[in-house]
Amino acid sequence: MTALKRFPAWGLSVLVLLWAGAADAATLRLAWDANTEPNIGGYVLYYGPQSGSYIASVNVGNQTTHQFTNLINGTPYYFVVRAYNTSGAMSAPSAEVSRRVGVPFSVAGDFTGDRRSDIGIFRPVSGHWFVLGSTNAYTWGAATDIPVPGDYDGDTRMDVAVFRPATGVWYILKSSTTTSVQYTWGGSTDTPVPGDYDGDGKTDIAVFRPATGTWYIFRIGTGTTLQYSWGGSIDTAAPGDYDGDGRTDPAVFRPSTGRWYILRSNTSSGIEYSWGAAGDTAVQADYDGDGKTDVAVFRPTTGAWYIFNVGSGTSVQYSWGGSIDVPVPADYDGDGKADIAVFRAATGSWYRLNSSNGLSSTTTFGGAGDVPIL
Ligand SMILES: [Ca+2]
Ligand SMILES: [Ca+2]
Ligand SMILES: [Ca+2]
Ligand SMILES: [Ca+2]
Repeated sequence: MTALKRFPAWGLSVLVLLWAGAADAATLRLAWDANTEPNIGGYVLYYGPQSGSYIASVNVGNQTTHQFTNLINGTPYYFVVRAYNTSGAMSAPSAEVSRRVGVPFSVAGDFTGDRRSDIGIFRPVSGHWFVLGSTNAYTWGAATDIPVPGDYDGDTRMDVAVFRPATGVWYILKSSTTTSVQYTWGGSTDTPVPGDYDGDGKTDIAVFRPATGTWYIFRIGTGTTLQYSWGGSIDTAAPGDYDGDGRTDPAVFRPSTGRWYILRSNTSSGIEYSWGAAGDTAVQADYDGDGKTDVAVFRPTTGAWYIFNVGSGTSVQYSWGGSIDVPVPADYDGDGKADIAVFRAATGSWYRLNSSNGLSSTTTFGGAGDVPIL
């Protein structure tokens, strides 16, 4: 009996979340590429709450989509799919994808709610926020503030927000109610690192203190706190959901050695990668759409992007932008994969490479002095 071919890699571009809102029953729709062999009998989905540990399966017959209902709210699920042929031989599994279900799911940089990252800038000199495609313009923040957009209210759209280092105050304008709220959290030596550290679908207020390597997290949903010691003064904070459980993992990039240190939330265990070098900028994002943040650096001197997909263990490289550009990877075309992109403030140019079709596009928005809000 011959084993079937391995599937092509598949990702969140074909793993679509149909509901939004914590009160809803958790429903998740999966789709995958058909196996190309002629005698396919059907497909089996395997899934479970830990990466690589599949405690349940469902034979869906010969179709390439399946909708799960009655998944458990607030729980991460990891999936792979295998094909079987008419003789009963099984294929190797697909790449694994993951998603936490039953909590609001927002797309980074999506202010308008169309599940695509938006092109937008913060203008420190005037405190203005401008988002392409949004009829709303906001005046929010001052010249010394750092923009920290996030989905703090859990309505799946980004909220306009700034962190004021001098006072440690976070000023948040909730998109759900257009009312403001403020928190005092962190101070002038801290780096703001907002993220959903507890996986409730709401961005949490968080700072990284390089001097002590401490992460201070205020869980906005519960009003309770979390604290981690991870990294130190020679590191750059690089949080992301590297293990794909729907919770942001504390992580740092050490430019001097090109080393990444990641504290995975799903297992409370650390993992390290050597990826990048001194002078590189950390540009971690989910480039292959499997639900896991990928380790990545942008090298300003050459415009090279080096991406290591942590889920599949594969790497990819691009040449895009250069030393005068700010890297702004995000999912502008809405296929679930981060797109390579840079903002050139001098000309207000956004140069993007769409992951969905490999085509480039240029948009002029903003200009010198503006800060991209991603
Ligand atoms: Ca949260
Ligand atoms: Ca995580
Ligand atoms: Ca990934
Ligand atoms: Ca994309």
